[in-house]
Amino acid sequence: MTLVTDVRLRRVLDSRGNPTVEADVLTESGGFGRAAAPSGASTGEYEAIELPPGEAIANAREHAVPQLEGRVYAGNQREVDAALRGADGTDDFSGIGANSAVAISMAAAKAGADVLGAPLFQHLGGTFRGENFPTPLGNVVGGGEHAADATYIQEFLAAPVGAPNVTDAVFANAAVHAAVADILDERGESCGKGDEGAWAPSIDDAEAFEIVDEATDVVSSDVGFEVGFGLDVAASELYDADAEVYRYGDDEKTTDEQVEYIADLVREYDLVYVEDPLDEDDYEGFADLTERVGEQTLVCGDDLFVTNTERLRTGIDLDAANSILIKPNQIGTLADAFDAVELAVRNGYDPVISHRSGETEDATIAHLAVATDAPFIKTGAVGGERTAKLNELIRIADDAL
Ligand code: 2PG
Ligand code: MG
Repeated sequence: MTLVTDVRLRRVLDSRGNPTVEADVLTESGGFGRAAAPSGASTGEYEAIELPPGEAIANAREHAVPQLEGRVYAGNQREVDAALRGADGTDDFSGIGANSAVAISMAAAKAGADVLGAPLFQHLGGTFRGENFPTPLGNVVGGGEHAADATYIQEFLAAPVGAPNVTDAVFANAAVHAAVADILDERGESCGKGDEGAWAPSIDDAEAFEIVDEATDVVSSDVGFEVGFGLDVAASELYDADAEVYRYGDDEKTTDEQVEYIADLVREYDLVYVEDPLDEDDYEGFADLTERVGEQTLVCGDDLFVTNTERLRTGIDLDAANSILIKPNQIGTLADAFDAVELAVRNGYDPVISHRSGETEDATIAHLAVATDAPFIKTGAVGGERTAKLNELIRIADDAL
C-alpha cells in the first residue's frame, strides 16, 4: 500500500545559501520520497506565495501534515495535491507556503514511484516512449536580478537545437559556457558568475549578444550540429510602470520600441527562444510580438503566466504567446503544473520546464520534462545544483535509473 504514514519537514540550504523547505514522505509499505523547494529572485507578482521556510514548515505541520498522514495515498498525486490545497485553504498557498506545498507534492510523487519500483518520469508520465528528449536551455551569460553590474537582459541561453541526443546537448551547453569564458578572457573582461552559474561580466547587452553569438558558432562547428541561443529578458524587472517605459540604465524604451527591439534581435540572431520579453501585465505587447515573430521563435511567458491555468487561458484567448514556462513552485503542486502543461499542449503552446535561480540538488524537473514530453528544459549549464538535473536527464536517456 502507498498510504502516507509520515511527512517530515526540515530547513536545508539552497544554492544561494538561503534556507529552503525539504520534505520526506514515507509510506506504509516502506516507500520513500524526498524533495526540496527551489526559490526565485525575479519572481512574478502573480506567483503562489513562498513563506519564510520556518513559518512554512510550522504552518504545514499544523494544517497539512495531519490531512496527509494516514489519509492519502502517495501513488495518487491528485489526491495528495487536493489535500494540500484543502489544508492550505487559500488560492495562492499563503497558508502553508508554496514552498512547503511543492516540496511535499514532489516528495509524495517520488514515494509513489518508489513503491511502484518505477522511475519518477514513468510514474508521472505513464506512456513515455523515450524518443524525444527535452533540449536543455543553458544560461551562459546573465545579469538582471541574478547578478549585479552585468547585463540588463537576465539570461542568454545556449540552445543546442540540432543535438542528436540529450548527452550531446548537455555537453554542447557546457562547451558554450567555456567558449564564452575564452572570449571574455581575450577581451580582457574578468568576471564572476551569477546565481545560476552564468558568466556575469560588466558589459552592455550588445556586447553580450556578440559574444554569445560567437561562442555558439564556435561550438556549433566543433560539435557538428546547430547550437543557437535564446533569451530570458525578465522584462518585468526592467519595466517602470509609472513612466510606462522599459529602463536599460539611462536608456528607455516605450512598449512599441521594446517590441521592435526584441523582434529585431530575433531576426538578427535567429533567436530560438524569447522568454518574458514584456512586462507581466502586458498581454497585448506579448500578442503584438508573437504576431511578428511567433512563426520563427518561441515566445514564452514566465512571469506572465506563472504556471497558472487562469492566466494561461487569458493568454490563449489573446494569442499572447506560443509557449509557457512551467515552474511547479510558482503554482504549488505537481497536479497544478500538469494542468498548465495540458492546457498549453491542447492549445498549441510548447511547455518549457524550468528551474529557479535558487536551487538544490533536487532533480524532479528533469523527470517532469521527460514525463510531459516537453520540447525544452531550462536548467542552467554548470554548477552542482544545475548539473543535478542535467546528469539526471543523461541517466534517464541511458535508462540507468
Ligand atoms: C526565471 C528564473 C529561472 P528566478 O526568471 O526564469 O531562470 O529566475 O528563479 O529568479 O525567477
Ligand atoms: Mg524567467
